[in-house]
Amino acid sequence: MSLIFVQVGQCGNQVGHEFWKIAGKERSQKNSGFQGGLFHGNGYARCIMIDSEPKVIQRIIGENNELYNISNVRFSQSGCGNNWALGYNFSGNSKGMTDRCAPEGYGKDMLLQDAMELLERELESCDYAKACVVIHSLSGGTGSGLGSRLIEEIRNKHPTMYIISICVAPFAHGDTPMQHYNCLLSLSHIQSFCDAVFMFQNDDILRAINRATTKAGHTTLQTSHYSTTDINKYIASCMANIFFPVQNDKGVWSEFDCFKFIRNLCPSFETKFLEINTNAILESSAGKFSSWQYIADDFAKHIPVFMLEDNIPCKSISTKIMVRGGFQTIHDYSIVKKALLNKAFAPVEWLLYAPNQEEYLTFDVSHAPALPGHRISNSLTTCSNRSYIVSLLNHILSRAHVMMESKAYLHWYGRHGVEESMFDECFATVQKVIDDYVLLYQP
Ligand SMILES: Nc1nc2c(ncn2[C@@H]2O[C@H](COP(=O)(O)OP(=O)(O)OP(=O)(O)O)[C@@H](O)[C@H]2O)c(=O)[nH]1
Ligand SMILES: [Mg+2]
Repeated sequence: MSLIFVQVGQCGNQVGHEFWKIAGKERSQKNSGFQGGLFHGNGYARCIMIDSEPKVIQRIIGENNELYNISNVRFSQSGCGNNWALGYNFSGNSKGMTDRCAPEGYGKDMLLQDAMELLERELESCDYAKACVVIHSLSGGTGSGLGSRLIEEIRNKHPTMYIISICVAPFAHGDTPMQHYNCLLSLSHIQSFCDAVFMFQNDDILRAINRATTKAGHTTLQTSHYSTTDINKYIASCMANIFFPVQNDKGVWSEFDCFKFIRNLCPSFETKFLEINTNAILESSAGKFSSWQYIADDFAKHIPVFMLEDNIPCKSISTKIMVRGGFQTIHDYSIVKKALLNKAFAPVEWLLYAPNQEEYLTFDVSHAPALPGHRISNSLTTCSNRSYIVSLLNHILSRAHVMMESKAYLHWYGRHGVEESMFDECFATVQKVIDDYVLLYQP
């Protein structure tokens, strides 16, 4: 049972690359438990790499070894200039690679059609494909626009296959004036066509890295010194801890169970935004293991428990706790549960009276060392469906509204076939997500 990764745009490919580097290294360890879920038998990653310009993919393929199948690569020439509409209705030709350095000539086919063909080929090579995981940014033209379009096409072609979006939200005061529109349009598409969304926010990740590095004694490093690669390693580490195989107490390995994961964490269609945190930050976290009490308390301390714009406490409808490296004593389970439940992931009030409240906080414990190839023996990773997401959605919606009122930049979208009516629909979809979350979290 396999997962197929679709990496779109610069961010999608760079994050994916960090993930596969970790996976490649862990897979080569003795008794790593990897079966056919993430890799083909010949060692190639189960991913396809798509971009509207060549440079990022060419660099990744050029620098890399034996991880990627070069016939799973397609790019075009021009880029999408941070314009969602250009990515969504992308009309550029597609090109592949004949070998690791040389691109082949541009074909007649369109990038979107070629990407879908590659995906179909990958699906056919699986005994049973469980899910498609799309990695992309919410704000770049290709990742957001073409990413949204691909997700929509995959859903139309495979109505029952799980689709997970792994998306990266831009810095709140960041890059381009169009980022708020792009985020709005892609969020609406993700909501409509995906089963689960792993939402990573660049601002939050920088804070997490800063905390971990300071704790590890590198107090002279300032936030501004961290690179995009550091952020990507953090995201990749979260993904690794979620997707890698798990070993039970009898030594039997099992691969990521998409069905169970989505059923536990995204119980309704309306609320499927997940927030992932880990203490396994590569490099800075390599070192000695301290007690689970210490790890859980320290972890909980850094999870935001209030919404950003006001002082309303964040509540969770479901949380999964992934423990790697096994528990040392019979008390560790309840220690970790108590610390995370009381200090970080408080449940919504009505859950306290629900008959199935045990399902609210689920544990996955792997008894094998966490990431031995990276000298990390124990890790704690959480995946939570919480009201915290409402802060981000409100921020995006309000910024996009302000721009919309003055009709700023709309002609750039209209030029590529995205009219005001589509914006209106997307405003309504994202507002509905906010309303549904708020309703769910009311006492
Ligand atoms: N975490 C992270 N964020 C990135 C990375 N690359 C870009 N971003 C963020 O993603 C947004 C830009 O998206 P890109 O992925 O660069 O754009 P693209 O999808 O290639 O689209 P175009 O270049 O506009 O065609 C900005 O908010 C960046 O801060 C990355 O490698 N990691
Ligand atoms: Mg780009």
